[in-house]
Amino acid sequence: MTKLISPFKILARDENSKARTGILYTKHGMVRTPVFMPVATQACVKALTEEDLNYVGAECLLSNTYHLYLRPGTEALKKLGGLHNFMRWNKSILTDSGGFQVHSLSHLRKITEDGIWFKSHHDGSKHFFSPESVIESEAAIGSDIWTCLDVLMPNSAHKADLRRALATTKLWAERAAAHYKKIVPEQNIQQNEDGSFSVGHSILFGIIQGSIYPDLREEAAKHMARQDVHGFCIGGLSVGETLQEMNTAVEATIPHLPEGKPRYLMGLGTPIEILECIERGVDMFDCVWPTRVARNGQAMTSEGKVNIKNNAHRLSEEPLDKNCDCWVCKRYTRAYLSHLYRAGELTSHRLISIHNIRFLIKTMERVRAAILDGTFRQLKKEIIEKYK
Ligand code: PRF
Ligand code: ZN
Repeated sequence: MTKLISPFKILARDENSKARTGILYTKHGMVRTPVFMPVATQACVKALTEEDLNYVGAECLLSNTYHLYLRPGTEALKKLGGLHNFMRWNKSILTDSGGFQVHSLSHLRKITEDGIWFKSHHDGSKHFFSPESVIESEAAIGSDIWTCLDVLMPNSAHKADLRRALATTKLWAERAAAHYKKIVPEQNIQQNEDGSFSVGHSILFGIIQGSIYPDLREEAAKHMARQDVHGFCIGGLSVGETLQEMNTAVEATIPHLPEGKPRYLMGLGTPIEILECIERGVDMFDCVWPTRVARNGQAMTSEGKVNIKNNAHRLSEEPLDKNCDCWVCKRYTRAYLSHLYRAGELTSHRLISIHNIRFLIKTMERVRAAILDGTFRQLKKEIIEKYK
């Protein structure tokens, strides 16, 4: 087992499941878990500003090495004082290594043992990512949590190909961790008397692949548990498998990971999926879902989904969600939001996005409180009833 300490303090565990609540410390402060991280792919959460993100209570954003490397470019970001200074965000940022985006966006992806060749989705220009170059890019971006380059395969791939891809992901994680140590020779993490941590540098998360196969997941998790990383991403899920398959893959992964390090399920999800994963021991989540559906007129509320395009809202003087504490719900009616949407006003995207992200972040606040006072199971049941 690795000796490396993770700046993660677990505050309480649920007695009836693997759920836990804690605090991940980064060089930009505290991230309380379970956490929902809004997605700021291109140094921006779509339709929102940094002020909105502080308002809704975001503590960590997810950004993307692939996108930022291509535009504005990692050298430009370095010159501009890093991503935090660029977008004026002073809380935590996690960067995805780009393994997923190279797979889903770029053309002509070619994987060698050394790295990935790909063509930019903007102009077709040719680029190369290696486990080491991605760490260098994340250092230039200056994010708080770096992730290792991985190979993502479709779940429909043959098992032999999945096995080969996993072998590459494992090798790349070792190389990324070795390169991290070259850039960050001193760990710069100290535990204080009260159990909190002081963190002087970015930390590193490994990515666990293995598709929906329990044996591959176990192999990947055991391997990653031996690496010098501060936390774990669970990748390769939420890519079209059933909820049952996803749950099985998570169950095959978590028992092989050390308790004291955080676990992040990449690219998930809806309230139901998030609750299922929290119950199985996952701590961190990100998803474009709340902002994507907002731009399509859909809101998540304490009573379930509300589609603002629905005729029933045209003359409604009700707020979007009467149990929500956000200023959109305090100030505007469904009738107004419905009008803005129909009129194609961009403000409707912004207002519903603010509400949806606040809704998910508040749900996480309720989950953390429920884990602390032993009522997580009840809360999960209550929320799932609304979203079935
Ligand atoms: N790998 C990386 N980023 C990701 C994923 C992955 O498997 C996923 C899968 N849902 C989302 N984002 N690097
Ligand atoms: Zn609201």
